[in-house]
Parts: sequence; C-alpha cells; structure tokens
Amino acid sequence: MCVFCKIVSGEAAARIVFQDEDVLAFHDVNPQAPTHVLVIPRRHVVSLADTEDGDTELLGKLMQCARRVAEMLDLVKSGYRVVINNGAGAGQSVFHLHVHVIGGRRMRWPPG
Ligand code: DGP
Repeated sequence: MCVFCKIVSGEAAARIVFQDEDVLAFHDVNPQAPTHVLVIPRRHVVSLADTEDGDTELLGKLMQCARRVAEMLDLVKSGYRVVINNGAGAGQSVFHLHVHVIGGRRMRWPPG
C-alpha cells in the first residue's frame, strides 16, 4: 500500500486539515514554505496523467479542497501556489496524485 493510502486508511499518521468522502488534506511532512498542505483523493490514482475524462468531478473536488484549505489557513490575502508534480522528471516522488498548496512566503517564478 502506498504511503498516502496508509494516511487515508489511518495506518499512518498525518496532521489532517480537512477531509470528506472523496478527498483528504494534510500538512506536508517536508514543508517548502510556512504553510504546505497536500490535497489527495481517497482513491488511489497514481498521477494526473493517470486520470481519465470521467474524473472531472474528482479533479474539481481536489481544486475546491485546495481553495478551502487556503481559506482555512488564511492564505487568500497573501497569495498561495497550487502545484501538481506529474512524473519523476517533474519532481513527483509519491505516486498517489496530490495537489500541493503552498503559502506563507513570497513565491518566485519560474519554479526550479
Ligand atoms: P511530490 O514530490 O510532488 O511527489 O510530493 C510529495 C510530498 O509528500 C513531499 O513534499 C513530501 C510529502 N510526503 C512524503 N511522505 C509523506 C508522509 O508520510 N507524510 C506526509 N505528511 N507527507 C509526506
């Protein structure tokens, strides 16, 4: 079972921010900014590239959850970044789809 599936099942601990029947949001164990939360589907999906046309609702829920997390953690006024690393070449290291919500510091562009 992948590490994020273990968080979904409760087998592994995480600092959970929000959850409902489809998605889960929790603090990243290796934060890249003062606030760094991961939003994941409960269902194991390897990456964005592994989603299908029928996953529109799930992808929408991930984005809605990212927005909600940003509101809950007071990132709206200062701004925040939403990132999906797709594939090892783009920096994906956990192969369970996740959306990074990063904020609390000034963001640079382009990302490294
Ligand atoms: P990515 O590199 O895009 O696949 O991001 C994976 C993120 O997951 C990375 O920022 C570290 C985080 N992470 C890895 N393992 C765990 C864990 O067991 N718990 C938590 N909370 N975060 C984890």
